[in-house]
Amino acid sequence: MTRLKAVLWDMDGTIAETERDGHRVAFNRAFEAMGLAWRWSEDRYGELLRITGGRERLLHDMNTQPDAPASGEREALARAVHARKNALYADIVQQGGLALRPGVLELMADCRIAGVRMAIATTTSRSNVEALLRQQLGERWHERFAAVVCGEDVGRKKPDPEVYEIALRQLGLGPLETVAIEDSPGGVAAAQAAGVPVVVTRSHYFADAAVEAAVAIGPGLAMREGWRPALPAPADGRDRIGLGDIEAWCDQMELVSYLP
Ligand code: XBP
Ligand code: MG
Repeated sequence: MTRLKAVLWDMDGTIAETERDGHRVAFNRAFEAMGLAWRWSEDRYGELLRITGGRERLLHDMNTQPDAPASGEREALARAVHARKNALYADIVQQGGLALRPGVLELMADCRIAGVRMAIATTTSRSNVEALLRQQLGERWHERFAAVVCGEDVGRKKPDPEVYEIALRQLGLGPLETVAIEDSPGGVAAAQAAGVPVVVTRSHYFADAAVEAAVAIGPGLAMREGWRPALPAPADGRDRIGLGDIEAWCDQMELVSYLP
């Protein structure tokens, strides 16, 4: 049995449901503040999430906006809107508008007790990671993580494996000594391409998305029902996913898929 040495956390959708009520709302506020008529509905934002990275998402959407500036000016506008969006996102976070997903804190505590290191492997901007984790975990949040790899640290965002490859390098670990916790097909693809086993916790926008070859797929860390592979009843009656469950899934290496 390979002992798990690190848990690699995705951020958006996995640690917290940040997209619908966080990034989307902040983008709409940025559009309004900058005199742009664009607004993203919940459904439209769900479609746009296929593009990872907020700035890239906006650039992609500009192709469908008749009043978008000429292509030479789009990059500068996207940068300005994205910076404004991130500032407005931090406001939402500071006002307590986003919580950690249930079961996340408990699994983080399991890791601390077991001496399993943790890393963040996300395509979001570093300022967004800092805002949310400071608000939720306190000023010394970074002491909990042996590596924090963000959107600015990579040349290519998820589904490219670069973010995971950098995290593994910083940890000095091989992929099979780690596990990724992810919510989106792009995130799953990124981890898999780096050879990292993936546990999928379904999020709002990717509740039914196709997932192939994960070590486990389930509704969230705070419940034991609805997971594949199915979980045994815990000896201590605990009603959540613990580090032991994740180690068992990784050891088993039974791969599960969901194809809608
Ligand atoms: C997250 C993203 C990000 C966030 C917004 O993907 O795609 O773009 O939506 O972040 P993942 P920025 O969960 O797979 O890492 O606006 O800072 O890019
Ligand atoms: Mg995600």
